[in-house]
Amino acid sequence: MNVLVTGGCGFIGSNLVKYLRKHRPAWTVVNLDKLTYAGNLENLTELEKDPKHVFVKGDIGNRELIDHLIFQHKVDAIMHLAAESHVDRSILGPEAFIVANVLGTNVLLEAARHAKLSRFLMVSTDEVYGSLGPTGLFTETTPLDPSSPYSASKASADLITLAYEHTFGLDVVVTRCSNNYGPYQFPEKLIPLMIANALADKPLPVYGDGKNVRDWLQVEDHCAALTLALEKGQKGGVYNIGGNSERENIQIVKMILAAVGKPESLIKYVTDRPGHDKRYAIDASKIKRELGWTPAHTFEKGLAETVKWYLDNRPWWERVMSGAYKTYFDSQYAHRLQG
Ligand code: NAD
Ligand code: TDX
Repeated sequence: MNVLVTGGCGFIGSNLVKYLRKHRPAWTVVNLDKLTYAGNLENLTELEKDPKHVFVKGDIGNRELIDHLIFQHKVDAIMHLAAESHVDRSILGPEAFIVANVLGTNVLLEAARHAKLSRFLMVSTDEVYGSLGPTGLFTETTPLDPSSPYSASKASADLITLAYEHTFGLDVVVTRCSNNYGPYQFPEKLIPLMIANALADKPLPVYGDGKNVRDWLQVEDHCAALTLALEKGQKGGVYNIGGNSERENIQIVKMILAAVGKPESLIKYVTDRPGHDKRYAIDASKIKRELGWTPAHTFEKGLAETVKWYLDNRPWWERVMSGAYKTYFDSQYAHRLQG
C-alpha cells in the first residue's frame, strides 16, 4: 500500500507517519506538507534515512503537484490531515482557513476522483457538531452546527467529502475526533501552552470561567483509529473517535500545575474566546463496535506522559515558540492578559 498523508509534519500528522512506519512497515508513506508555522520536519528526524518515508514540501491546493505525486508514487489512498487547525487564529483571520481547509480539500478530492484512488480518508473534527449542553454525546447522526470559522471550514470539507461519495462514487471515509493531546503538539493549544507557560513561570490564560469541557484523546490512540478507519471503514462511513475523557479546562490546568510543581497563583482568567463552544463529548461506540478500536491510554496516564515529554524536549518547544511565531504569540497574550 502506498499512502499519501497530507499535513504529515504537524502534530497529529507526524505522530501518524511514525505510527504507520512502525505498525504498517510494508507501506510507503508519501508525506505532503507545506511547512506552515505548525509544520516542522524536526518532528520526523528519526525517519530521515527511511526509504519508505518520502517527504515533499508543497501545498494541497497545487493540483499539478498532487497528480504528479499520485502517479510517481503509485498512491493507493489519501489520509488527509493538512489544515489550518487553531480556532483562535480562525477568529483573527478566517480566509486562510477557507483556502486550506475548504478549497485545498476539494483539490485533493478532484485528484483522488480522477486517479480512481481506492480510498480517501478525511480527518474531520467533533467541532463540526457545534456545542453541547451539560448532558448528551455527539453521535455520527448529530446534525452539523459549527460555530467558529475553523469548524465551519472543517464542516464544509467534511460535507464535500461525503458529497464525492454520493455523487461520484469515490470511496471516502470521514472521521470526527475530539481534542488530541500528546507529543509534538504546537504550543498554541491548551495543554502544551499551559505546560510551557508553567515551566517559564508565566501566567496561564484561562478563557472565561474555565468550565468549558473538552473530551481528550491521546494522539497515538487517534492514529490507531485512523489506520483502522482507512483499512476497514465502510465506504461513505462516518466514525466518531473520542477518548471518553471529559474534563473542564480548569481541571486540566490545575493537573498540569501539580505535575510540574508550580503554584495555582499562575492561573489568570482572561476574556473569553468569542463564540466559545461550551462542551464537546463523543460517543465512539460505532468505531469500537464496527472496527474493534479501543483507546489504550487513560487521561491521567496520557497527560503524565505528555508533561514528561515536554519536560524532556524543552529545546523543541522553545525553538517552535521563537521567531515569527513569537511575534504572534506575544501580541496575542499581551492582549489577552489585559482581560
Ligand atoms: P497542525 O496545525 O499541528 O498541523 C497541520 C499541518 O498541516 C502542518 O504540518 C501544516 O504545515 C500543514 N498544512 C497546513 N496547510 C497546508 C497546505 N495548504 N498544504 C499542505 N500542508 C498544509 O494540526 P493537527 O492538530 O495535527 O491537526 C491535523 C488534522 O486533524 C487537521 O485536519 C485538524 O482539523 C484535525 N483535528 C485536530 C484535532 C486536534 O485536537 N489537534 C482534533 C480534531 C481534528
Ligand atoms: O490559552 C488558552 N486558554 C484556554 O482557556 C487556549 C489556547 C485554550 N483555552 C481553552 C479553549 C478551549 O475550551 O481550552 C480549550 C481547548 O482549546 P484549544 O486547545 O485551542 O482547542 P479547541 O479550540 O478545543 O480545538 C481543538 O480541538 C478540536 C483543535 O485545536 C482543533 O483543531 C480540533 O478540531
